[in-house]
Amino acid sequence: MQLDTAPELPQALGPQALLLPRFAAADADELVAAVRRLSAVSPFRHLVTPGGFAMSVGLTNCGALGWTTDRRGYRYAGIDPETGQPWPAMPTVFLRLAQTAARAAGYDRFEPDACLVNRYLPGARLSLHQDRNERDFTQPIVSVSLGMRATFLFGGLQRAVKPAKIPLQHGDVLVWGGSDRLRYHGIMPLKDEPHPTLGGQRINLTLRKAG
Ligand code: MD6
Ligand code: FE
Repeated sequence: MQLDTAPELPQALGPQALLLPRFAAADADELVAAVRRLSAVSPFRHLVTPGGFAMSVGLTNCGALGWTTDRRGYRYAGIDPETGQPWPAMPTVFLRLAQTAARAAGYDRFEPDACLVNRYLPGARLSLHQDRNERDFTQPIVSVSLGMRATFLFGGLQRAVKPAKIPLQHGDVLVWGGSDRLRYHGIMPLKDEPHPTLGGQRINLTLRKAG
């Protein structure tokens, strides 16, 4: 086995936040192919936040519900506002991976209905935020990193808590829920260090039960 793709032991980032290093590495090619297909239907776009700034991260969705934002605020919607059509269906490989990862972290009944797909090019970042547009905070979030490395900022329940810096690489999966579910988090500006297979980009999948 290549050192680069060897799974490592799970790492607790909090009482109910778990990093599963390389958990998705074996599925990566299939995941990326599915991202290509769904983003051909619902393209990546740079949304404008209620504050009036265009996000540096390109975003699309798949599944019954998709996360979106505009000047009026953040929300989930069943229709892609850009195409006027439902979001592409959740690929089976996404669902299977999310449920296997959730189970490995102790969540036996995770039924995601939304997957946010984020694309980072060098310099893109995601400022500290909480994920709080979902209905049921007892449901975990499963997050998959593909492509270029990134530094994940993992803060506390208040914005003022200084975040820990967690390196994420291709194939890493984060599962978090429970008392960690509303922790502030973000991504530092991406360095320009192309990945051997994905080149100069990072793709992040975050799967949630939104509705
Ligand atoms: C990212 N992730 O990794 C952005 N949110 O590109 C998130 O915002 C995120 O990784 C909730 C749970 C896990 C995450
Ligand atoms: Fe988030």
